[in-house]
Amino acid sequence: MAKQKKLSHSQSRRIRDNHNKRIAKAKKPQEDDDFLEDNLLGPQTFGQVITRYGQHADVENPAGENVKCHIRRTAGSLVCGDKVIWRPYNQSDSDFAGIIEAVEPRESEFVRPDFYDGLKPVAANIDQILIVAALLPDLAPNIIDRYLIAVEQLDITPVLLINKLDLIDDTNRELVADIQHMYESIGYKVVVLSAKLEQGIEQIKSLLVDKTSVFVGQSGVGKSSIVNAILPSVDIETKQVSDNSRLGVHTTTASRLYRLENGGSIIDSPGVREFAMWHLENEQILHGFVEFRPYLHQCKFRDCKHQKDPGCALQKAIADGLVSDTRYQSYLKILQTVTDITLRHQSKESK
Ligand SMILES: Nc1nc2c(ncn2[C@@H]2O[C@H](COP(=O)(O)OP(=O)(O)O)[C@@H](O)[C@H]2O)c(=O)[nH]1
Ligand SMILES: [Mg+2]
Ligand SMILES: [Zn+2]
Repeated sequence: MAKQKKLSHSQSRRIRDNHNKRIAKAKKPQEDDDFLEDNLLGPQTFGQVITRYGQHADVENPAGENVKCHIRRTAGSLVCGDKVIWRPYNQSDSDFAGIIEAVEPRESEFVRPDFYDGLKPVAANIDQILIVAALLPDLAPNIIDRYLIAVEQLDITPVLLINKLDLIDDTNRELVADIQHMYESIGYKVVVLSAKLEQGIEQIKSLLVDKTSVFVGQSGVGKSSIVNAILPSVDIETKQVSDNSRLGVHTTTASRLYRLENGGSIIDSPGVREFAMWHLENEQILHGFVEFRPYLHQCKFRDCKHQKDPGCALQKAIADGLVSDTRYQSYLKILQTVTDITLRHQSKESK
């Protein structure tokens, strides 16, 4: 990095003045805020964001109806599940019912890394994360583990759903059973289901009562189809997984919250092709593998990398069959992709 030159007093003052001007401009109400004088707005009202699209959001009003709202520029970041304070318009000739003025601090949030935007919140104020996987596009521990790592950074219990059980045949039966067994043996709840045949849906419903749950997972695994099976009246658009690439197609573009009749809410989230891990430190990735934890402090060397280090307790546990080698290989692979990205980033910066 180039050594920074010391700024003269007048330079620093000019920078400070410009900075203050920018802040003042940002704080200035939007042009269309001009007509939002106090007497045009009703009382402050609590609500929850059902979905957010660009500069607008659907908010659930106290009557349980969803209304379309503008968002004040000063309201801050907003995502599905956020609890907000909004004010209805006393009169409106558009289909907007009010404006969101403030967001309450989030009790929890699930974020995903986005190549262009950095970290993007997927849903807020959730208390259960359902990680969906399926034989199509691809049932692989490495994909599941990325989501598990992300969830293990939070104080939230994940459940693993393996969808599309109707696609199970003699060629893949063992794979599904092995994966189910592997995750159950390290303490996760696993449900094998089919949104298409509506098998296992009742079991999922029983997990959702009185909780706010979000469905996450690769595009095309059937998140929206599961929501449709739980709430047939909703009828979200779903898309065929393209056959030649086996890659999922993104149909759901923003997270959306749905209320369940007997208490609880579910959130359908947009799919991602690959859930990247570059926002996490190596330590956090390691922490994401729950069954490794008991061994990590028993290694001979305190700075053990748990790879080829002598006296590594994790290596011994794998050799003794106490830790699955599949999960360990998955850990190495994820670590490698993160290292590759970091190296690429560094070499770009030094150019
Ligand atoms: N065979 C089979 N296909 C399913 C099942 N659930 C969903 N699909 C199909 O998988 C594709 C992607 O589903 P979608 O719900 O859009 O996935 P999402 O991207 O995770 O929301 C669609 O063609 C669905 O019809 C299932 O249980 N069995
Ligand atoms: Mg979807
Ligand atoms: Zn070790």
